[in-house]
Amino acid sequence: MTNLAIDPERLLARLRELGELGRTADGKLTRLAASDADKLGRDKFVAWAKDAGLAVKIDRIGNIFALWNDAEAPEAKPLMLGSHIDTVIDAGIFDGCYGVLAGLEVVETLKEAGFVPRQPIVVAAFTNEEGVRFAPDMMGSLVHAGGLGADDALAVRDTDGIRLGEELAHIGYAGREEPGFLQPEAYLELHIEQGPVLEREGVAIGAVENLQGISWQRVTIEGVANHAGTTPMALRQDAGHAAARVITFLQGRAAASRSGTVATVGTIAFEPNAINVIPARAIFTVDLRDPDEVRLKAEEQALADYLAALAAETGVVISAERLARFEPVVFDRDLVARIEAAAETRGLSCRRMTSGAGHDAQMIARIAPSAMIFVPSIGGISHNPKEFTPETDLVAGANVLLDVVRRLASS
Ligand code: HGY
Ligand code: MN
Ligand code: MN
Repeated sequence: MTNLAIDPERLLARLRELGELGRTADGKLTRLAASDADKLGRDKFVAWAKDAGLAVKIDRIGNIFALWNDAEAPEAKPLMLGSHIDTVIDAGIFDGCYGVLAGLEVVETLKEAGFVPRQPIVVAAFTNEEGVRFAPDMMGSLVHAGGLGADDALAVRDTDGIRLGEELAHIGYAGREEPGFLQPEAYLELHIEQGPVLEREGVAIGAVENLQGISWQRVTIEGVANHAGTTPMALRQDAGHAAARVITFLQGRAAASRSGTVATVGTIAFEPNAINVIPARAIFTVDLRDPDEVRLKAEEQALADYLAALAAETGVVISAERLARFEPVVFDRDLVARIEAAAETRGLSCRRMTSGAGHDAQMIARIAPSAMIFVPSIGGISHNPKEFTPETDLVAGANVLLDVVRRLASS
C-alpha cells in the first residue's frame, strides 16, 4: 500500500463540478453561507459522500460530517479532515472546496484500497467559514469547538436582518446533532495558500505551523448631512471624509509595519448616499491581522486612539462594534513534522509557514491537535475568480494528505 495515490481525475472533476454550482446569471461564483446557492454545494457534497458509502450527519449549525466508521475501533475518536464549501462574493473554485473534496478523495482512496483505519475518519464541511454574510467568520467550526453557543450563532442576522437559523431551516440544513458531538483525535486541513510565498519560492507544499490573529470591527461615523454646494468646507461634519482619513491612517500604519500587520477596509456605505449631500453617516468594516497577539492588540489600540482624536478634531461621533476576534494559533508540532515527512517521501519540496488567512483549523485547534497543508496559489491570488492552483499541485497536496492520514490511522 506504500505507493497508494488518490484518483486525480475524480478529485479534479469534482472541483470543477462544485465550482459551477451557485453561479449568478453573470457567471460569478457566490455561495454565501446558508443561501440557496450554498444549498446546491451542500447537496452535491452530501450526494458524493453518500455514494462513497459514508454516513452523513448534520449538526444544529449546519456543519456537515461525512463519517467512515469501518474502523478497527469504531468507538475511538475520529480523525477529522475537511474545510468549508461556502464562498465569498465572486469567488474562485478552490478556497475551502479543495480541502473538503480532497478529504473525501482520501477516504474513498483508502476504502477502495481495502485499508482498515484504526479509528473512524470523518470529512467535515463547516458552515459559514467566510463570514461574509454572517459574522464572525469560521462560525461553524467555532461553534463545533465550543467557542460560540449554537443558539447565539443561529440568532445572528445577515445584512438584510435574516437570522442564520431561519436560513439553515430554509435550505434544509438545520440538523439535529448537537454541535461538538464529534470530538476529533486530530484535524488536518488541506487548503490553497491564498498568498504568494510558495509560488515565489517554487515550493510545492506548505507545512503550516501557525496562523495569524484576526480582528474584525464595524465602525460607524455620524456626521451632519448638508448641502454639497452651500456648506463652506470649514463648517462641515463630513462622515465620508472622516472615513477616508481612517482608511488612510490604517493603510499608512500597516504599510509601515515591520512585522507584517495587515489592514483592510473591505466594505463601506454612506448615508444618505446622494451625490449632492454631505454624508451624514459612514459605516465600514476594519479587518486587522498580525501573527503576534501583542502587536495585534497594539494595532487595535492605535485605531481606537485615532478614532477618538478624529472625533475630537472634527466633531463627528464615532462608534466601533467588534464583529470577530481570534488570537493567533500555533498548530501541532507532531502533525507539522508528519506533513514535512510525507512531502519529503514523495520528493516534494516543503517549507514551514504562517497562514495569513483564517481557517477552520484555527478553531478545531482549540479541541484537538490540528495542522494545515498548503499548496501554491498562482500570483498569490484568492477571494477572486482568478484564484488558481495547477493540477499537479492540487494532486500533490491531496497525496500528502493521504499519506499523513494513512500513517496516523494505521494501527
Ligand atoms: O477571512 C479569512 O481569512 C477567511 O477567508 N475566512
Ligand atoms: Mn478558506
Ligand atoms: Mn476564504
